[in-house]
Amino acid sequence: MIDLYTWTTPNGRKVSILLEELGLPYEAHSIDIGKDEQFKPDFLAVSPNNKIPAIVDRDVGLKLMESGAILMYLADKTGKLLPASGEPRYRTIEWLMWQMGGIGPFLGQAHHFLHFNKGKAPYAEERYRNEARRLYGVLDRRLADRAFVADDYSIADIAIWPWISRFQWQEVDLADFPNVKRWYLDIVSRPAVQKGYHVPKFATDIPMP
Ligand SMILES: N[C@@H](CCC(=O)N[C@@H](CS)C(=O)NCC(=O)O)C(=O)O
Repeated sequence: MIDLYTWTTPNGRKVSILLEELGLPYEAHSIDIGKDEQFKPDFLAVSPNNKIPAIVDRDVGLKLMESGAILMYLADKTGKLLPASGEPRYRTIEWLMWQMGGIGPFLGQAHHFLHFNKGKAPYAEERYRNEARRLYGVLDRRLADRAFVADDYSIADIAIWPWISRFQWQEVDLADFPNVKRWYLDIVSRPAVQKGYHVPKFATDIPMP
């Protein structure tokens, strides 16, 4: 049994979608970051950086923060969605790290300036709007001749997809990135994605281009 500490955000949804894909039993615990619940001592004991998501694997007593580490751990625990060795493993990790170092932090800044604080910092809005488009361009080129970012559907796709689901906040029109749009819609059609998106609770329907 996995305890998942999460909220209705892209980083949280990565893990709930993966848990649904893997069919692992889990219990979701809401950490409402809008109410500063991430600073409560009980949560900090699991996630010392005061951010969701975090898990506790009750089977082995392991506490883990950082979504990339959690995705790798759960994939390795089950032997699914992350190849065990060789180039396919590192290709998957390469794109997972691209998400962790690029898509997550920079699209997060796009949300901050373009969605939550519109009009306050025109330079920052331009910077993160441009960076979002650059990242979408990289993803679009990667998906030009393949169905998924690595080889088969993997934790790399699961890490990237919830961020792309906020394309409206990033002022991105998916029609400008047809390969990303096709990949996005393929993944939307997966039952695990439709279920994992609404953990720990329903916030909005999945945005559709
Ligand atoms: N690198 C971390 C980032 C996690 C993160 O930024 N979580 C946000 C929600 S998406 C959060 O908990 N923010 C609360 C805070 O910063 O106080 C990961 O991938 O797990």
